[in-house]
Amino acid sequence: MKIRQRPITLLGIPWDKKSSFLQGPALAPDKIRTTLHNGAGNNWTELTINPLAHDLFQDKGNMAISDYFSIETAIAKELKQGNRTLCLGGDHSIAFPIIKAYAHFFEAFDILQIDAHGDLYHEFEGDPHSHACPFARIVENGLCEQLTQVGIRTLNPHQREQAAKYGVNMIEMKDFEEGKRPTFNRPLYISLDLDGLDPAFAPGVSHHEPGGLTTREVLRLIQNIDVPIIGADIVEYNPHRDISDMTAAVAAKLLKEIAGKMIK
Ligand SMILES: [Mn+2]
Repeated sequence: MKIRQRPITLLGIPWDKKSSFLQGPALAPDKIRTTLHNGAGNNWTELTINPLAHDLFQDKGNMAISDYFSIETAIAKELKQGNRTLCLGGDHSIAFPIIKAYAHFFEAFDILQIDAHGDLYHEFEGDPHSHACPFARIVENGLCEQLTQVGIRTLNPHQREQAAKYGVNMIEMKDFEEGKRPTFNRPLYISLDLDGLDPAFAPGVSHHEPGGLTTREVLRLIQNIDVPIIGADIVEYNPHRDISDMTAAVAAKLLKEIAGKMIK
């Protein structure tokens, strides 16, 4: 089946056990859903698609998670049925088991990671599955063709080495500012860490990293994608750090716009 015609399963992944600094993202899926349905706005995207009411879209609630790799099993179950997944994290550690499942069902795909951080640590505080490590696991196992990162602004020498070693296409925030933009030629998976946005736009994250993307810049990145989208996740929303649910509103809007792009 053509990628754009495959059903989309919305899944919450209430998991923050791999967060290195603060807990909270486990509460994110329910908060984002509440904001999505709070009646403050309509359900149409800026490209005039109503993904939530579309035949292809189904919200299956939150995943039951017994351990870290049970995430992979739950995603594989959806992919086996021919569905695509749109996941609400959870911390960013969920990206590795998700992509591990995808690699079994899709041959050649790219990943767009929007993030303040490379998440390329070989290990972090002794844990190779920390939320600081998922993209090291993904590239070292060759799970995608090309990893493109946008918004990065926290690299240390180790992370730069990792990026060079594994051929990561990194558009650091300072290069984005100079006009550098990503291009894609293969089906794409989007992994959106809300801390890629500037804390002024998305304060509800565990790791505030100033000097980031605007909401409009992230919307434009998504709207400019012209290859089929095989799946996506929106991670690292931390309700404990939010102000008047503003970041939940950002997450809800980005969820709609990504879902709309997955359909059309
Ligand atoms: Mn991050």
